[in-house]
Amino acid sequence: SVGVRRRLKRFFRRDGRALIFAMDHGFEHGPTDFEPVWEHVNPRVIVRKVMRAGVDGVMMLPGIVRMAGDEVKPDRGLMIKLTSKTNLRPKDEQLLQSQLGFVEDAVKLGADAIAATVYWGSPAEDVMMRQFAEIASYAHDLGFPVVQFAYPRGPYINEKYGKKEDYRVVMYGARAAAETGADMIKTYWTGSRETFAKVVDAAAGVPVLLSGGAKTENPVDFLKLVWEVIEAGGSGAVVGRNIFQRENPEPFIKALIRVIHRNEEPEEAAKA
Ligand code: FBP
Repeated sequence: SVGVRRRLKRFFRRDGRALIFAMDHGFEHGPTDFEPVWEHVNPRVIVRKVMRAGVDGVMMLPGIVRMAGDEVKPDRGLMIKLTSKTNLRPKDEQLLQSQLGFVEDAVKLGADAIAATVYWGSPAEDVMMRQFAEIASYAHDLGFPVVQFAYPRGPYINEKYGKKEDYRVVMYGARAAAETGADMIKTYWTGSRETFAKVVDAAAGVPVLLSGGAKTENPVDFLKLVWEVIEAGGSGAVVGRNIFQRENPEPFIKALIRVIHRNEEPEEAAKA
């Protein structure tokens, strides 16, 4: 619908690319994720910084929007994710993301897009597919785009493919996301430009964004990875730890923006 298309555009610049800041870690991983730079445990502090540095949008759970939503500038995209899990659960139950809010909540909180995770291949895939279908159906009815965090995961994936980042499963997850009606897909790095390009192809026109991952010691290493994503036809990145675990995130965000939006070589972007 027009509503879906208009709202989706709020995340992307004219080049069709976006840098989105992710902050659901206090819930999903626990507050220890903020220990490297403890002041970022307060979402208002880090959101203020990422706004100043120029990110195109943010991704948050509803509770964080209640805490820090006023810091999100009105011209940036606000993505609200309605599923999560804690790391407190027994390991095998961490293969399910539960629904923790409703589309109406996200709309009331000012969302421009609604997100949900599906762990493709997990024993709880059925539950997450249903959750996603229901969320997508409501959201699309109201004219809101849906974002799928399409993460292949679980013992079956490991057994058959060795790792969850094998491009064959990441590509499968991206395809499944597109076929279940996602308007934007967030997924893992597959290790090379060539394989990530296949993931992008499999999504058949639905924008694919990188899921940041653990902080790299050398910031340039992360810029190089994002550069490869862009070269592969990816539409940008959703980045959490690589931003909020850095002492001084603003110059790093600016470098990311130069790589994503200006095609600057990683080393050049890091120097500027
Ligand atoms: P990062 O850039 O920190 O990886 O954030 C992206 C993200 O998808 C978060 O939204 C989420 O909390 C986290 O990664 C999930 O990581 P995992 O499920 O691999 O522990």
